[in-house]
Amino acid sequence: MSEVCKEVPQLAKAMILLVEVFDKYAKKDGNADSLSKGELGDLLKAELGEFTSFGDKTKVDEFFNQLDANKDGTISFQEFMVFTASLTMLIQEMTKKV
Ligand SMILES: [Ca+2]
Repeated sequence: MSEVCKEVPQLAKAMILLVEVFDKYAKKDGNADSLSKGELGDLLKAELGEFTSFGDKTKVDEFFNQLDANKDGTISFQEFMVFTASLTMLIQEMTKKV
């Protein structure tokens, strides 16, 4: 996490982290404003791998097609946010059951 995060409140920190994680993978190849399928795969595996079975290549394809709402072949930050919001709601559901 960058230096700026140290004195930032918790929720704001979480939001900055979302931006930073997206940015980290988006700039790996080609367009730095969107995720290619390869970048999405790397992100899911490295940042969510243990939590889910996102390392699976078929799953990555499936997710990519679902997340690419405007079907332009890349995942924009907006599309990524829809995904993280949905996943966060799923996590909340899961924590309620525990
Ligand atoms: Ca897209």
